[in-house]
Amino acid sequence: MAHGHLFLVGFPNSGKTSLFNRLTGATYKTVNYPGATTAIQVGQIRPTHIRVCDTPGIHSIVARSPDEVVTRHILSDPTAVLPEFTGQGTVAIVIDAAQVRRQLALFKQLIPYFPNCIVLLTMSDIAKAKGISISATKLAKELGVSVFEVNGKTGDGVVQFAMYLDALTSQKYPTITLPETLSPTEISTFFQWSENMFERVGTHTPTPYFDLDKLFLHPILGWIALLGITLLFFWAVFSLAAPITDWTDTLMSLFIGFVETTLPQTTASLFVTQGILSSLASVIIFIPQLAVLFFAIGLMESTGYLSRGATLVDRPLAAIGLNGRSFVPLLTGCACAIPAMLAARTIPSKKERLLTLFVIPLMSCSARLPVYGLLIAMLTNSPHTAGLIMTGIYILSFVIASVVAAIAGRLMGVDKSVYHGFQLELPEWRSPQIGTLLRQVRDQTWSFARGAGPLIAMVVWAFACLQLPL
Ligand SMILES: Nc1nc2c(ncn2[C@@H]2O[C@H](COP(=O)(O)OP(=O)(O)OP(=O)(O)O)[C@@H](O)[C@H]2O)c(=O)[nH]1
Ligand SMILES: [Mg+2]
Repeated sequence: MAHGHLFLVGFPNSGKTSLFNRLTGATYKTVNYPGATTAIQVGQIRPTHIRVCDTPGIHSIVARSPDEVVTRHILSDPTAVLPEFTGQGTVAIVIDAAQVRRQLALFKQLIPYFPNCIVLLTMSDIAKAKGISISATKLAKELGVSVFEVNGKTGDGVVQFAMYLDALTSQKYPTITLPETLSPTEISTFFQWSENMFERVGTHTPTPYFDLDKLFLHPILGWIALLGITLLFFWAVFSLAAPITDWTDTLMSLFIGFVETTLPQTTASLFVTQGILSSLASVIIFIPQLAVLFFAIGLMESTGYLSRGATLVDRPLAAIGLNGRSFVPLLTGCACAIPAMLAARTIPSKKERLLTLFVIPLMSCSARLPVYGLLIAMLTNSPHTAGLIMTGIYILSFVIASVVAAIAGRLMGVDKSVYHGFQLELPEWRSPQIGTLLRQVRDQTWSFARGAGPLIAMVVWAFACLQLPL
């Protein structure tokens, strides 16, 4: 029985996590922007003992950002990271078929160290739609390694590939030392080689299609779209979910009323109904709003819009010492600060990363919604005014975060006069995987309800006990 590991390595957004989820049955987050995975994830292919290891995307074997360091570390020394590693395993280089021209450069860098590696060609459907055709057979012959065409989104080719896994992962994993640096000449040689290889194994017949980026990255229309999408986002979070929130509220009141009439009128029963149940209800009624918030962010992530938004706000953010890469963590911070902080790992510059980490907690995260809701309910009865106040709180949190970032950036010595230019690659526009998206929303909402819910309920209850006006 093989106990080997399959290490999925590749450029950011090349489809590693989608494949990992297909192979292991896991439901890790797959989104359409580079840098979704920032830590190692390991899963088992049941009923076998083969383990798959998903890694953060890398551009080359020389790491620039902390998430790339994670991948480099596990490739160089899996024993140090994986306690169950048996010394057997293989590296699978995941290559986006629509970007073979560039991404084969990573193969060229890795092959001297991993002669037994294999290539997994993903996104062939997208490549085809763009008029790019790659012959997997020719590629395998030219590279001298096995090449499998797989699609983590639909599952095509995954079963066929899985049949070879036993043999592939039972090979001895090499002992290697990756280079610390690469010279610019070496890097350009790798990319030149990759370009030449594409000419030998593939063809590109450009097909006419409407480029959505002409609209979403337009210097004027792009900003109008960003404003429209932001307004739509807040409208969805605060108005779309309102009827469901009201139903939940009514249901919870009915339930508390029912418990009140059923239990005898004692101090203990009052504690249960007015204390525990009422506090829990004040958190539960926000769950629909949270689900819409997670869905809206997930939709922007999976279509590829988030990276466009990041590109637009790059220059304004540079004025306060941040950059476009900070946008994704900051927006994610509106849902929850913890994944937002993990997302900040993809920012290569240490100072900008620290600055982003510093301001993320200032974003209005979802755990604060119930508390805002209670305070606003005290101030007004009108749902419109309540919506406006809530939107105002969010805008204010952006403004305060910007001011603090500008001051902290100055104190930390982030040089705003040097504009580094934006280096986030734009992912292809993609239709979202609705099933995966809904699962993610369910998991995020549940994890919020389970993790933060009781704590917030206790805070609300404590305020109620102190008879503070909440
Ligand atoms: N059309 C198509 N989309 C795919 C395919 N594989 C993955 N995707 C989509 O591509 C996007 C990126 O996929 P991920 O699996 O998150 O990519 P990743 O390599 O893990 O990305 P990082 O974690 O950022 O390095 C997601 O929107 C997936 O739904 C494929 O074969 N075809
Ligand atoms: Mg990933």
